[in-house]
Amino acid sequence: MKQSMSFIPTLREVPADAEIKSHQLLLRAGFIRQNASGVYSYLPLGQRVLQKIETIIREEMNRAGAIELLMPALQQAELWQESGRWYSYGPELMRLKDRHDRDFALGATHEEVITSLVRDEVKTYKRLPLTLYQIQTKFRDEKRPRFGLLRGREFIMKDAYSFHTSQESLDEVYNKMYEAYSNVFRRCGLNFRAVIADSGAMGGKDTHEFMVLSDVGEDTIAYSDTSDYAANIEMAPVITTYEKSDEPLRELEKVHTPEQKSIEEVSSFLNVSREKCIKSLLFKVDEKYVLVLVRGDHEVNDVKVKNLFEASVVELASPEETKQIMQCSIGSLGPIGVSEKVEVVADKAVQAIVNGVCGANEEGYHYIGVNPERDFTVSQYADLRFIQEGDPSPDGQGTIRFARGIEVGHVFKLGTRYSEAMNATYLDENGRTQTMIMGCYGIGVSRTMAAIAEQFSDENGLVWPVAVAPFHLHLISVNPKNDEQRHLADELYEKLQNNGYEVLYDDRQERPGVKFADSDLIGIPVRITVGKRAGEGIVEIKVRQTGETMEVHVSELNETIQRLLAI
Ligand code: 9G3
Repeated sequence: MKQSMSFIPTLREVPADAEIKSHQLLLRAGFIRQNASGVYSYLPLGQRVLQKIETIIREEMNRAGAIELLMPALQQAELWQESGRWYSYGPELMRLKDRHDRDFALGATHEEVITSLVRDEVKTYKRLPLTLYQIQTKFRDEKRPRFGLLRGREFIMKDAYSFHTSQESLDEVYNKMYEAYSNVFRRCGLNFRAVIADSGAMGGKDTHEFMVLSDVGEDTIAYSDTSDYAANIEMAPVITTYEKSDEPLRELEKVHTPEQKSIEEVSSFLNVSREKCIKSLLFKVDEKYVLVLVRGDHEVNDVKVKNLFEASVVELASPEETKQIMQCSIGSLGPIGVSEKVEVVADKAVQAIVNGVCGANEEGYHYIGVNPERDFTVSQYADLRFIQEGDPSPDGQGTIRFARGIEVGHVFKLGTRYSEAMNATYLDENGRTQTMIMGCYGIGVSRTMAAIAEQFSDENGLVWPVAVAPFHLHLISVNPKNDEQRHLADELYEKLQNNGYEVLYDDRQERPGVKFADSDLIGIPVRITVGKRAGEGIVEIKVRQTGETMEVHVSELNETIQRLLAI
């Protein structure tokens, strides 16, 4: 492609609302442009990178035995009503009506569509297992789209779905997909970890997320400093055991704690360590209220609360709800004297507190000398807190460290969550009707592009690994007005393309400084500069990733490029 006839609108200045470097650079280098909040156009260079990533994904999906199809983005509401998700999803699911006033959803994911398709077409065990995938646009009306392509409202996903007659068959495909995902992200050059994840509303049990390690990642990974254990912090179990101290029990006593709300304030006001404070938070768990207790130095893990109650929605009660239900504000909540319409559950650490402190459910008052079992009971003690750095690793090896990650892939063992609800059945070898067992597997394609940009860019711009670069070579003629230089550059442009390289040719009438700055910004792996030594047949080569430069005679150009691109 000749830049004088292309569409690569680079920018000098950093766009104001772009906070992270991949977002800034993809905008500045002319790869994307925002149309609306969380909605982007992929300009020619961005589109070429997407194509490279999709090609890698297709190769690995096909190798894993998955078959590509393409489903509609427009999904009739009836399917989502069958699965029940029409009612359980809120404003995040984009909905619309057609001209006949019928309800539709814009596809946020395709479990319903694929299950209805397979249910209608597959009736016998002989046709299973079957794994189908697509690469398609998804719509999710995120409350706070941000970080460019990392959290958009319209994005590109590869989503695959597998159908099985047995758990063993699902396990086999799941493992193949796990392997295929590892190949995809390795071929993209990404530094990733597969972490044990929470299946959330998807039902099913096994699930792994593929996380690219990055400081701008929204997810926190809890990993062991000695073993290969790694889990999304949302689900990392806590195996710590707690010893009750043998100090003598003190009397329960209510004390005035004016204006003391937070655990920090209460513990310093009463001169009691945070480990002896009981933090009480009121949650709305589906339609009921639950008071969750954790030790003062721990945090409630709402995903663990959700899984404990197998709820679909768990939210912190608002200050108004709290006042109405508990007759006091959030800073005075406690487990003593709670009305029976509120269930009380506690993290296991609370059980070992002796002579602790908790809110008195009365404005400005707390209890001291609080002893669980004597002064209050809970419906159950469970693992309800977030794991913390320094906690023992759940696999019993080493201690937990945190890292931040960008979720680029997610694989699930769905079980019969959708096939049951939508009656996707088959006749087994004995002629008996059985429900299909399913798996589903997603890769954020546009998000992967942003994750690569985030991981590889430097202060001068984007840096693309060869496998996903928009072009292999960036050919620059320093002074197109100089016949010698222009002729050599034109000749190399033809020759290199004939040798199978993808070449971006900067033939613009621009100052050399502008060309070099744009070249660093765009991040094509190898730059070939035709300048003042053109007459001697000498060109300069620069490797974008390392900054290494060398002068080469055109007769050695081909094998030099071959070595540098190592493709
Ligand atoms: C929705 C909306 C948002 C959603 C979903 C549904 C996430 C939803 C989970 C998945 C599970 C897998 C197939 C590919 C791999 C991931 N956010 N999920 O189901 F209606 Cl608005 O998408 N789907």
